[in-house]
Amino acid sequence: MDDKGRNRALMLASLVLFLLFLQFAYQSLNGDDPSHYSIEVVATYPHSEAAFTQGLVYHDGLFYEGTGRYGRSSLRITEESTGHVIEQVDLPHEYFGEGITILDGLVYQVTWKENTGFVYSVDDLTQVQSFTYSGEGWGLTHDGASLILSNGSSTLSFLDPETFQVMRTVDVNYNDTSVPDLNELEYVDGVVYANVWKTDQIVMIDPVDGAVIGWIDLYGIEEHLDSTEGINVLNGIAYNTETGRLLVTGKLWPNVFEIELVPE
Ligand SMILES: [Ca+2]
Repeated sequence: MDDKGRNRALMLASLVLFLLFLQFAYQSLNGDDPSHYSIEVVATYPHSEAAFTQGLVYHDGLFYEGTGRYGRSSLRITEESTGHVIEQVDLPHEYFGEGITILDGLVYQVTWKENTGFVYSVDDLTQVQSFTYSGEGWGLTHDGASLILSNGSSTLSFLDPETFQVMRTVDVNYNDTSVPDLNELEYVDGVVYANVWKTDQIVMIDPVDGAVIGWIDLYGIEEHLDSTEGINVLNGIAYNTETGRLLVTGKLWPNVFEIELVPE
């Protein structure tokens, strides 16, 4: 697709998403659907402005973060309160790092167009395995049994974490209209949360049938950043099971925010 075609496709996707959001907001206003949330920032932590965040997980009091871009992709463990990097492994230059998730003592990381994933020990990020899969890799999470992968479309794929075979897929939809551009993921209490690429919105997805059951509106969250110079889009959802709070950041953002959901 040429640039013009791509721009047109992006504009159309944005328009579809906006219309879906309007419909959702209208129904929320009319009390048809209670699962529409705004957010309140309850804590702010430092985050590396050099980290092109593609995957974020909170585990045992630490952040695990996958970063992207060719020649600059990494997997790192950072301290929550300081943002200091405790461990880091860099990906070979030909890989663009994407989503990560932690399951049974292992960190899984996918790559954008390289059809390759990596598996590391959660303790010291020693690489223990690599694997291949079809299509692009964007966000990654798990439901305890399957890895859940997004690829920038409206499809989520459920992969066996040992064979990496696709067990099933769902089309994420709202009122039977597909919701495109699903990016970074986080599985929270039986629901898949997904950043919608290039928006300040997170959709809450029923993993059984792909239905959007909630909508988190993060408009204005950038106002809380220490600086907005050079930042890229919102991307990065983690969940602290102890506090029950979400932690969100963006590509090249100087902060991670601990947020509370406020029902609208
Ligand atoms: Ca995540």
